[in-house]
Amino acid sequence: MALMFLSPDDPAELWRDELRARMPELEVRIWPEVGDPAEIELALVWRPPPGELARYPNLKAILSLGAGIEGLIADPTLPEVPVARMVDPSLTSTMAEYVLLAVLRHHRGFDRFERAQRERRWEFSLPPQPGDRQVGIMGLGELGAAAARLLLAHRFPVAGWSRTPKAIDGVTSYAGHSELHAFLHRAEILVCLLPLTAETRSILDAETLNGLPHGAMLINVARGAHLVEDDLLAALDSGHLAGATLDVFKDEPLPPDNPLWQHPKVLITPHVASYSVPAIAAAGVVDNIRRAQAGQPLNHQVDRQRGY
Ligand code: NDP
Ligand code: OXD
Repeated sequence: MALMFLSPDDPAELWRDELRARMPELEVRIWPEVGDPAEIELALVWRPPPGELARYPNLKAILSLGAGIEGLIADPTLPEVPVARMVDPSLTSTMAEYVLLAVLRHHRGFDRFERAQRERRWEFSLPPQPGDRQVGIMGLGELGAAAARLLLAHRFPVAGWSRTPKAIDGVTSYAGHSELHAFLHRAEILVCLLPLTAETRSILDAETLNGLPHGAMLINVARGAHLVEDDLLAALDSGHLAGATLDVFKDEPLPPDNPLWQHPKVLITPHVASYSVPAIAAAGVVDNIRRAQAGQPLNHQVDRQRGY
């Protein structure tokens, strides 16, 4: 069975070696050196060019190197084979770590101290206790739930908002559109970890941001298209929001003339919130390869209708 590896951002040779260490009989072909397309039965991909996967007539499954698969399934030529998204312990722990870091940076006022330092201002102020700072997480799936648990361990009160109610120890669960307002109302730091779907596109708009308490902060680590950038800029400039940490953008790389770059209340990171370590993630991928070979349902199979 031959697997095609295609990713502009991941270390292809490392992935090949980690997969073959666990499955020596697997032939890994690194795109674009894939040989006869008819011999490719599996594709392990991140952001393949639209139309590319339609070239492989014997594809049995598509395994995504990313957790977010909205770009993949938006391709109208995508073959009708099972698609699995990435769920792996390294992706989950690096995301939880990033969210904790960003929450602590806002909570402890490092964002304000960075601004004050640039102006040589001694801005003495002490933050509340973590127990007095409410964090809200939109999306309580694999990544949102892990971030929630890590924040709880650091004594932040955490609420989550999801499509269906969740029972996670210590996390207050809100679900569905009817509970969104109540969820937002208490979120002094809002973290977005939703998948990008027709329902969640532009969800971080003026109405949502205005539903947060005065002085709230936003952390968007999901997708750039969740956020209406002009509405965020307006909320920051009016003082309603005190800061934002943004890892994802509608256009990546973020164009040099985008006003977010210069905004004093915004921290930008280049889509690095979480990442899979091949030595850790390969085991789950091999498990799914064996499932595909055996004609079994994949782990973490995407529901294409639902969009995640
Ligand atoms: P999951 O599929 O495990 O979780 C998604 C969560 O979002 C679920 O709790 C789901 O609710 C909820 N949700 C989906 N649609 C809605 C809706 N319409 N209203 C309310 N809640 C909704 O995804 P992951 O946690 O694995 O990943 C989340 C996203 O994080 C990815 O899709 C990707 O965009 C982003 N990401 C970003 C990375 C980065 O480096 N910046 C890295 C990895 C991922 P329910 O369970 O009830 O269906
Ligand atoms: C992902 C990502 O979806 O890196 O895994 O954004």
